[in-house]
Amino acid sequence: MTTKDNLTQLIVHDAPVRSPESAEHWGSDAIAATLQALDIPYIALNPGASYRGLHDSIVNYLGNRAPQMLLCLHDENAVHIAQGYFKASDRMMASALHSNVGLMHAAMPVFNAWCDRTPVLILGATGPWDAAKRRPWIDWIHTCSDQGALVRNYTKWDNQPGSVAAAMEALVRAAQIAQTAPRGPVYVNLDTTIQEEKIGPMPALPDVTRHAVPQAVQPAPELTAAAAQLLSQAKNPVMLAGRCSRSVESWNARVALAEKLEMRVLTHIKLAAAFPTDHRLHAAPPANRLVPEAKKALAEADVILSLDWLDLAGALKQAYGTKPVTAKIIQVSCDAHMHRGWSMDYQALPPVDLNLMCEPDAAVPLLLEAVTTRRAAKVPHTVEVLPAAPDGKVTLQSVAEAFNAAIKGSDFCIARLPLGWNGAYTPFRHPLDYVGFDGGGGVGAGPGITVGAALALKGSGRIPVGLLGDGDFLMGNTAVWTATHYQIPCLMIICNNRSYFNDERHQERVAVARGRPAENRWIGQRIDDPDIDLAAMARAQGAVGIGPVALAAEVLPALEKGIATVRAGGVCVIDMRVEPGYDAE
Ligand SMILES: Cc1ncc(C[n+]2csc(CCOP(=O)(O)OP(=O)(O)O)c2C)c(N)n1
Ligand SMILES: [Mg+2]
Repeated sequence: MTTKDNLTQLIVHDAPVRSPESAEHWGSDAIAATLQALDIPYIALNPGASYRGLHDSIVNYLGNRAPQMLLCLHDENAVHIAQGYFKASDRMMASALHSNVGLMHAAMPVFNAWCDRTPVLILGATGPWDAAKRRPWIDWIHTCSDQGALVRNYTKWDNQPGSVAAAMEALVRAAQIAQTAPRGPVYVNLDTTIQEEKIGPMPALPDVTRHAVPQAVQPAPELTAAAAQLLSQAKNPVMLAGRCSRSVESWNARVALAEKLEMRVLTHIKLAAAFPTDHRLHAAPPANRLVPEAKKALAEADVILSLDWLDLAGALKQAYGTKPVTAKIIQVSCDAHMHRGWSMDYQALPPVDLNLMCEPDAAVPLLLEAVTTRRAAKVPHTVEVLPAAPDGKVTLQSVAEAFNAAIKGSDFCIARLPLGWNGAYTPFRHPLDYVGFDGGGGVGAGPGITVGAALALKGSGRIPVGLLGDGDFLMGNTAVWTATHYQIPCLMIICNNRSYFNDERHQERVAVARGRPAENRWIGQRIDDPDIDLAAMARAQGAVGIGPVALAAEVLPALEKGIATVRAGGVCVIDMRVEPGYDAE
């Protein structure tokens, strides 16, 4: 879908009155025009005086189009929405954060985006850097030296430009860096003086075509040939389908490669769908930790093709334990370009025999062409069939079963899954069926990511669905208002176990290890007394709120109503009162 199509639909609110034509321009007009030249569709923000110049330029100079503002009620959501937007479209948008305080609020989503290898063009502001120009108190507390240091360890690049010309260049550079693989958030901090200075005529805009994102790097032909030979001659090859794009063409190439090699495949529940999970070659349901069949498949493999797997060394450790890794490892990933000192999100160091150092989408078509069809016995289709959920109870599994029934025949996009969800519940058959986790394990991302994914999918006919924990929803729930205000249809199903249940399990483990009463695990974890009416929180923000749904018989009708609401263009939140309990590690 083009930007224009999206904007035509979204401009329902917040169309400004026309500003008179003028030869006068201000620094932030040039900055806003650069955002437009970069084809940034939206800028999600929580406002603040530090960027009032830019705010004015987007509204009164650009007419609030390309980018259009998306007002968020928490700075955190301004970044999570951008993250979700990219996850469902492979397209970058921007966020704006007010001075040091907005940036501090949003530090966690910046970290989530970093770990998720998601580009977000983050604009910040400070100053006036010239102390003589500062208003008493407020401009002093909201100015800090080296503001970018707050997020430098988990952004690809940051800059505080010293002039309008430098700001324009910084934006172009930031956009290029963010979108070059491995991708990640970038931060450009705009001094208020630069934004608010009068500049007269509009300077020439940069020719963004000459600063385009580079073509994907191709692997060295000799490495591709060596990898193809290893795979073709393997007795038992396995593909680890990790971080891949949302392209259907690339998805089909992965499937064709697996089929040509009769190669079993694993996927990861933390990552977006990368391979059909009900394909006969998909060896085990996607999970956080390798399930027994997955461990077995990996332990039996003689050649392992890692397509940018999230944690290759960790997977090998789970399969091999302390034994040496005997399989030959082909690594297809350029992620090592991101590995730096502060964050350990690069995971343990994997042994690698052939390192293609490129993105999976670049290597797979070349491998597909170069491998010879492996003559091997067909791997039988042994998809685990879960026993049906027990009658009469609302559990994660019974919600999943009802969801599968209610969504049957419709295209959907799961923008978030709750902890404890078993990857066998709902098959993923298309790259947009599932867009993966938050990246950094920062609770509160689910609502924003769901709304961002829904924004990307608006008008596509695909139904965006976030299945969220209650803890996750409660932290980020005001993203619901952004969805209702901008008419971004989406469904949030809150798997409400009235607890930070993940951590109840931790308290239980500690108590058991120490011989102390495990029944105290709920203290400081349970979210009840009073019970929170999540549906009322949704209604208060203009969404359809359903629930609490506590009876098994009410689950399917609630989901059908929720899906119908979204299909009719609405936003719906269902408070599903699930029994505490996990169905996966
Ligand atoms: C920002 C943040 N705070 C706290 C945590 C620790 N934490 C991990 S999971 C979790 C519970 C989340 O609750 P909910 O979304 O309801 O899922 P449940 O555990 O009940 O399955 C918490 C508090 C975290 N990961 N991130
Ligand atoms: Mg919970």
